[in-house]
Amino acid sequence: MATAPQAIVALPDISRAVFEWVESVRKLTQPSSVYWCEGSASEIRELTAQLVRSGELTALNAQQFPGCLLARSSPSDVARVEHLTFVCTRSKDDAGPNNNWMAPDEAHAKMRALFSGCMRGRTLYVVPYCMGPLDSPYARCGVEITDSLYVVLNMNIMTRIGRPALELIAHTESFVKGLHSIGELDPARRFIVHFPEELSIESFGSGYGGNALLGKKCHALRIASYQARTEGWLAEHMLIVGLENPRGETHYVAAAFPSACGKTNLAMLIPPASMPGWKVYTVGDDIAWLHPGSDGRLWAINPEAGYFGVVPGTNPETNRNAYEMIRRDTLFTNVALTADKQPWWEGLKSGTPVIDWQGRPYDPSRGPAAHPNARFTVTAKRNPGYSAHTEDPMGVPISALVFGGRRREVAPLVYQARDWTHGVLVGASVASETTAAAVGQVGVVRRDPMAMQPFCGYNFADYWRHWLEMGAKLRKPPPIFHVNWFRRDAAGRFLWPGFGDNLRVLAWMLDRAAGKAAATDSPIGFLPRAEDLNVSGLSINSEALHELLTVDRTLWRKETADMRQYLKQYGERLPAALLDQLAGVESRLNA
Ligand code: GTP
Ligand code: SPV
Ligand code: MN
Repeated sequence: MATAPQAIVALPDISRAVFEWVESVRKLTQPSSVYWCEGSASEIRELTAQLVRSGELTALNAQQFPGCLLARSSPSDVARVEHLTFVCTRSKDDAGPNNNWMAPDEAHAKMRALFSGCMRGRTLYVVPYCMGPLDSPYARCGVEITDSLYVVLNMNIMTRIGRPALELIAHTESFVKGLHSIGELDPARRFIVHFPEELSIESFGSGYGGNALLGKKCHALRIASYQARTEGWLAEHMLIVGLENPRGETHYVAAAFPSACGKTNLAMLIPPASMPGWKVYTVGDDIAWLHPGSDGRLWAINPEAGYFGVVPGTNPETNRNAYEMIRRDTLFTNVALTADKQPWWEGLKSGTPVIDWQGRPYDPSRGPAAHPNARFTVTAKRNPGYSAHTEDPMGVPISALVFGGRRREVAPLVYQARDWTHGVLVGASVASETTAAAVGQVGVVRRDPMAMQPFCGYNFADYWRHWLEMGAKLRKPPPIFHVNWFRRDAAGRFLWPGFGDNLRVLAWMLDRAAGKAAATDSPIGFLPRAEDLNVSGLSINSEALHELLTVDRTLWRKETADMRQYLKQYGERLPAALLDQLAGVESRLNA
């Protein structure tokens, strides 16, 4: 048999450390074969074809959606499982009241039993990956071992996988170990456990999103936040967006909103027609790694290479760029189908669903046609607003930080923290209605500090202290804001049009950052008056605008009391500065 000349080192020979770990996992899980992912286009084509042949993926209408595929998950595996997610530090207090905790020994024993022999008859895929541009000093690598080819295909879109990542690992001699098996997809045998002190992740029993694509929430947030604390940076659940004003100046904003609360949409914003000359560029849509720069500013990279975005609600009016982006080379999960095999979802505003997300004939009495947490996976490069600076090794400088939540009441459209320390309290105070991104009740308000409640890999009290220390180190800390696009009127309608019109709020922030825009001083921070916002061409009545920009003292007294109660559970570890800031807000509310 003729063999091609071997000009390059075989993958298993590149890193001894990775090879030895793969060997130990092979002995434990007993797969019938081991496959190392190169990450080449031809390899991905072949692996994709394999899943189409086996029926796990369905090719969509090739005229309307060329290169697009549909995956259907197990109906009991449709979102992150926060109640089955654990942070396993030696000391329980290091994980904090914000995490489920298990002792490392106990967790290792439990997971070992689950993984033992779990890949019999299956292929074990080795996926070396890099989070961040390959040539960035801030990039970090990992290796995910998985028995799911669907996970491999997603990781290929979401991260930089294959040979270059493995070479980087061999060079830096450090990587995060991520072991994943779908097991039997049995919710009763499902655990997502993290060992930040060992730089390792073990995930069993789910094939969905953040449970299974270990580079994303498990590595880039839970493990990375833990590393960032000891190394002096921040790993945050934030989008990164570039805003070019009509004068041609571009500023970058990073914003943290809880899951399914508008990050992808804000990152891909399309300026309203009445704001000519503005341009918007996406750097990232979900995760930001923030480092203090030598110039005293905060700089951000996006560790990801693709978007795993919420499908429902996407249409040409809400987000034309997202709508265009997912018409080609996109992997859809849990959407419905039309008669001619086009993907369909609630809020699409055209077409008719015939087959629901579970592959059954669509029957409205059984609920929505697409699952509310249906997702698209697509390379960031398909985004018409993709910023070339996404590849900059040092990232982009941040002019404003934003926190936000989904709240029908209480939180105004926007307010600005008085300074960094107050801003840390504002971030810590984020509360938001739960969404379909995690299994559980939808629509209940819960505390979600910095949108990191499900993702911080250590005790929130230590995390807030770290935030305070980061601010003290920055010579030019960005101003911090809070937004809420989701206020509703008595009839339940959104008071604010949202989407593209959110640029009006961002423009005010940038003017504030530049010391140009006016504001009123309220007990909770600085708010724009109606006349401080650019509302030209906006159809909103003045009562709605007034309501959006008003602080209701009665509701806010309740809010601060609730916050005080929430912070109490962090006990002695809680930085006193946060309580001081809270006392400041309370006294201004009572003045
Ligand atoms: P994750 O990927 O889960 O982290 O979500 P995300 O924060 O990126 O949220 P995304 O932008 O995908 O939006 C989630 C849902 O909120 C979608 O159904 C959107 O259509 C809707 N949405 C986003 N922005 C706005 C807005 O400004 N106003 C309103 N009313 N809805 C919005
Ligand atoms: C989120 O839930 O915040 C997501 C989707 O971005 S997942 O990848 O499932 O975490
Ligand atoms: Mn997210």
